[in-house]
Amino acid sequence: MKRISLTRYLVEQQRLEGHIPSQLRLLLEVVARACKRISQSVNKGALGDVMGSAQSENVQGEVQKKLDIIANEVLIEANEWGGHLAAMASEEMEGIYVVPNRYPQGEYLLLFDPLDGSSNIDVNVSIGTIFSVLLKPEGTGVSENDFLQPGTQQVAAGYCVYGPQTTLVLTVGDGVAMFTLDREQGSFVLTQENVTIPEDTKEFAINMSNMRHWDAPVKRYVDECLAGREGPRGKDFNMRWIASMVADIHRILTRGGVFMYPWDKREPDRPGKLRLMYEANPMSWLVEQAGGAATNGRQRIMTIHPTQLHERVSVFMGSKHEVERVTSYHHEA
Ligand code: AHM
Ligand code: MG
Repeated sequence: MKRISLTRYLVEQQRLEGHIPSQLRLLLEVVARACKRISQSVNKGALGDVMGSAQSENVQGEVQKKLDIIANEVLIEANEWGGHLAAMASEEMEGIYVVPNRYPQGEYLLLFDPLDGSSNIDVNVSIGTIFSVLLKPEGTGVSENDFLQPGTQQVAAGYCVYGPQTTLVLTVGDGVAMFTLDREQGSFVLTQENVTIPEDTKEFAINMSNMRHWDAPVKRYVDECLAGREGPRGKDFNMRWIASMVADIHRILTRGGVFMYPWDKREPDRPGKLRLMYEANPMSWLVEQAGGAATNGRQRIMTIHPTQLHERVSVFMGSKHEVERVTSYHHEA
């Protein structure tokens, strides 16, 4: 079998398809290298000093795990000196991180959730890194405002899932490709191209413990799934909830399904739990590039104009016909 490394894939995309300017290629290679380092830390587990709480809180008011902080540092250190970035933003940092003066500044902006699925770190369940790349608008200097672009403006997006295998999943707007980490060689190898999500599915993912807090359209959709063959859908559904968005979306990219984290009455003033800029947008683009759909119940997620770096959003994404259905229930309500 011909082995295509991530580097070769990116070079060929650049050469043949013209999708990837060289600075963006460098950026993606650096992110991939950082993910390899994070993967090593994840793998060490209790043998490294990486488990448990860091006894600190992030801007979201969530207790940080040691690995949240390690992953954040790895991504910053790897990316700050290469000259490809102007600034970074992260789930774990309140403000943006501008590339220090001692390094050249590039034209890209990188956003990430360094370690998604933090509640799964200590229990040895799949977790991941999610990232999104934007171009800095013209002009001197860089500010938080430069980041506030809708997801349609992304130039690259992806995630790395640290599970039984470490898999990097990437789009630059020309479909979705998956790369598996070969630990002996230390390189990501292309293992699937043109990833496609089936339009129909019998599998849904939602945290059912929040059911009593949901809005009527979400309740209607899930009730109909639960009614199975005897209900209006005329078929039995299965349910999965890993509580790592990366792992849930990876399953959906692999075999279909619908992922939902809706607004609920627990925090009525917040539009949802998940973050628009570095969780929902990159995942939405991957899902759409694979033929799926992603909405907040009313609108395509990627057309939302963000007003804050850490903005939250309701999320319905995955198999196209199911996302269209649950979105139509919101419009009818
Ligand atoms: P995190 O980025 O702090 O790990 O939080 C995001 C995670 C998602 O990966 C996952 O889908 C969701 O939170 C699970 O939430 P819950 O524990 O409410 O089911
Ligand atoms: Mg997250």
